[in-house]
This record gives sequence, C-alpha cells and structure tokens, in this order.
Amino acid sequence: HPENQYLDLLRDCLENGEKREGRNGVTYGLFGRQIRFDLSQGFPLLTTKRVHWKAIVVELLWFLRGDTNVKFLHDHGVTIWDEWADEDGNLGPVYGKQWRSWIGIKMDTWDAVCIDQIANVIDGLKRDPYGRRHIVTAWNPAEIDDMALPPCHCLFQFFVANGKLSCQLYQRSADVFLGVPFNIASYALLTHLIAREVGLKVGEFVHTFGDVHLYGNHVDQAREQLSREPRAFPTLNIARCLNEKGWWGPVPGDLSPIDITLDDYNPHPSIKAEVSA
Ligand code: UFP
Repeated sequence: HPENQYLDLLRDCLENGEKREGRNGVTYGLFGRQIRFDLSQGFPLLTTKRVHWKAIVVELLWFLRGDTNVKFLHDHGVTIWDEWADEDGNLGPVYGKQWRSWIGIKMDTWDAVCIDQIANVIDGLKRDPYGRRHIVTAWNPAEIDDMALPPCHCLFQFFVANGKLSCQLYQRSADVFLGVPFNIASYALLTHLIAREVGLKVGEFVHTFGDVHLYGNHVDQAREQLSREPRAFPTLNIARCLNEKGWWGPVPGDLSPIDITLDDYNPHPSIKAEVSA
C-alpha cells in the first residue's frame, strides 16, 4: 500500500531520528528523505488516522486566491493559522502573497515588478509542457522577516510526460506526525487542480524533505498509528470546470470548497496531538 511509505518515514523518525532540543521543543530528526505517490492510484489522504480534509481544501484555495488574512479561512470555519495572525488577522507576506504577487526589482531600470507565479506556471505548462522551468517558490529571502512563519513547503516544480502532470515539492521543515499528512494531501490536490486547468491527467506527487522530525510529545501517537493497517485511498471529485470564471487571473473567481469532495474516505479514527507553534 502506498501509505506504507509515510508509515516507514514515521517509523524512521521514531527509531533513527537524532534527539535534539530545538526552537520549540524536542524532536527526533532526519535530513533528506523522499516519498512518492502515483496520483492515478487514488488520492493520498492518510487512512491510518482521520485527516481534516476540509481544512486542506480551504487552505489551498486561500493560498491560490493570493490571500494572507485569516478572514477567508474563518468564513469557512478553518482556524489552523490563527495562532500566527495579528489582531487584524494578517500573517504578513506568506504563501498566497509569494505565489500570486511576488515583488521584485528589475536591475536595469529599477522598475518594481509584481509576478504571478501561479499564472506563469499555468501559462508555461500550456506553451511548453516539457519545459524544465515550471517552478513556484515561496522562499523570498527579502520578506522572510515579515512573515508570520517562514515557508515550510518552500518550492515546487511541475513535470509533464505521457500526458500526465507530476509535481515535486521541497519541504525544508516537516512535522511528520501533524504537518506531513496535511502537506501531502494539499500538494496532491494542487496537482489535480493544475492538471485540470492545463488539460493533463495526473502523474506523481514526489515529496522531498529537508529536516523531517517527530516531536517528543507525538511519540505515543506515532506508535498508535504504526499499529494500524492502511485502507484503500479515497477518490477525488472536482465538481466543475475551474476556469469558467478565470480564477487564475488577477481577480480570483469563486471556486468554493464545496466544489471539491472525496468519495470513499473510511479512515481509522483521528489521533489527538499538541501542535508545537
Ligand atoms: N510545519 C509542517 N508543515 C507545514 C507547516 C509547518 O510540517 O505546512 F506550516 C511544521 C514543521 C516544523 C514547524 O515542525 O511547523 C515549523 O517550525 P520551523 O519554522 O522552526 O521549522
């Protein structure tokens, strides 16, 4: 079962991770790992514990809107970013800002430019599918200090072969128990959305990790999860054509979380754990 790759990574952190006292507590950490999912073989939302699917959908649409204020998340009942927001709900220039409106300065003229990396990558995939430059990066060194949280999922690249779109993510820092199940599903969904937009089938999601770690207070939960057998992955449904309102343009359309659903998700029960902010 493809979920065993995740479980093996969880076990690897538990058994071989180096114990270190870091910024926000003890972790058992490893450096440089990779897992991959064939997206045509089911949607990789973990089944060995229930993962909060709705928050994944809402957060991804929020990134894609170019939004960096928690209001949209709240309107859809999602609170995962709250502890980092200021009193007005702002998070600084986090993912949405960098994906949709990266600000730079041209060296020759000193003109400011605003770059929509998502629109560019879609345009690039349509014009030159076999291009090797289909990259979006959230790691903007000039703005890291102004962000509520430096990007964990920093950079991703698309690749086309046999009419299928694949995506590889580089994640610099990964909370293997709480963050990674979320991050896998989010990028799998992103790959489906972009594939649909550019008229391709889905290929693989390749997940590459820098520092991947298990928090000291997630050890019992990890053991519990490792005792469970994976079940069949669910299937993804996207209810309607995404580009009917030109939502990749400067003004996002109204794709709603209710347009994106899963069939046959029958996971083991959720496992509670403390977030280390
Ligand atoms: N983290 C994830 N995935 C995310 C996210 C955060 O695993 O999408 F936003 C975890 C990784 C790390 C912590 O444990 O949050 C961020 O801390 P740091 O910036 O010190 O790496």
